[in-house]
Amino acid sequence: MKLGFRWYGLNDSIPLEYIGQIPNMYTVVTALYDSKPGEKWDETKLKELKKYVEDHNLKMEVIESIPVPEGIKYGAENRDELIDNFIYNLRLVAKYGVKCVCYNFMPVFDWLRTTMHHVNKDGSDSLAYIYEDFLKVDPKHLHLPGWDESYTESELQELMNRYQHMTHEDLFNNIVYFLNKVIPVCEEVDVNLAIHPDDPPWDIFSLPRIISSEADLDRLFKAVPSKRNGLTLCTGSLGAGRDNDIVHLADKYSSQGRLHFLHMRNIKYLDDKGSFAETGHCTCDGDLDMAKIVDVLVKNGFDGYVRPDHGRNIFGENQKPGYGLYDRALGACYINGLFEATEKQYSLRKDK
Ligand code: DNO
Repeated sequence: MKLGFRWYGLNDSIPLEYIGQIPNMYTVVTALYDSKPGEKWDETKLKELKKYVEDHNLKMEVIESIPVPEGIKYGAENRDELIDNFIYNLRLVAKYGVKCVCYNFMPVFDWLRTTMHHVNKDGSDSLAYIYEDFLKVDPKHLHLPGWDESYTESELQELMNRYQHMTHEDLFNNIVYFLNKVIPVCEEVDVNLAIHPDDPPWDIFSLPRIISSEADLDRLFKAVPSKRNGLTLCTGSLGAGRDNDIVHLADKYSSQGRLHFLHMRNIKYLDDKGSFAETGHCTCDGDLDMAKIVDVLVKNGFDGYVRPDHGRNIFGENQKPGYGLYDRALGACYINGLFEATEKQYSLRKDK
């Protein structure tokens, strides 16, 4: 596996020097975060970003994300033009050595939590989704880091209205339309496109979501069979759905060569209504079996990208929620340990 770390570019408060000091760190996971969804990226900025990263002895092989503008998702009249811009960006990042592009197809809102500061017993705090609090949320007044925040209140309302009569089937047809244009380009330029699952994996605010389960993923891969059409297995996102067996999904999609990128984090279920809190990365901290996930990946010879996902605020840090340095660095070390131990075990087994 190739280890990565999400880095928000020159505006990130975490310096690249620190990221480069994490053992076995290979690549940043980044993007041109000041470009708006649907816009063509600026080549000079991308070139400079790559140079800056490489000057710090890191690679820039993973982009998270090239955002898919809403017009592609709801099927606006100008969607072909928007898809052409997405393809322009794909070709551009490929030219600068990118191998994997993560994206999502969630209407209007990306990931959702009801609190950024769920206080844990040990005094750390983390992101959480509490069902009762969700019922009180007004989507027009919700702000989460990493979301597209460029809408005014009325634009947001208008956008949500566009999805009002949209079925899961309509949204699915629109992703297939998009992928049928984009995936041939991925094949040509040698880039894996890796969809990020819905987070959490169920519909929110009556907006349809279509990447929430094994059946959804199977349907997507069947509709566009190229292996370039692959997955970012976000263990915490899909894992929030209790019916999703993450070990099984990791096994299945890595053996099919569809698993290009892994976001590793653990979660703790808080009730049976969907509430959960994000925890430290270790198996003992939450409800997902991280060692088993790594075991099936190593067994299948997985050599894609892995990044620690959201960290808690620990050691007095108070950074961008989920994206501080300390807990993610601990997560990276844990991931290193799991992979090293498991890889050694498998090569010992092979030697026998
Ligand atoms: C949240 C992230 C998501 C992810 C996008 C990918 O922390 O995992 O914002 O980057 O859904 O497009």
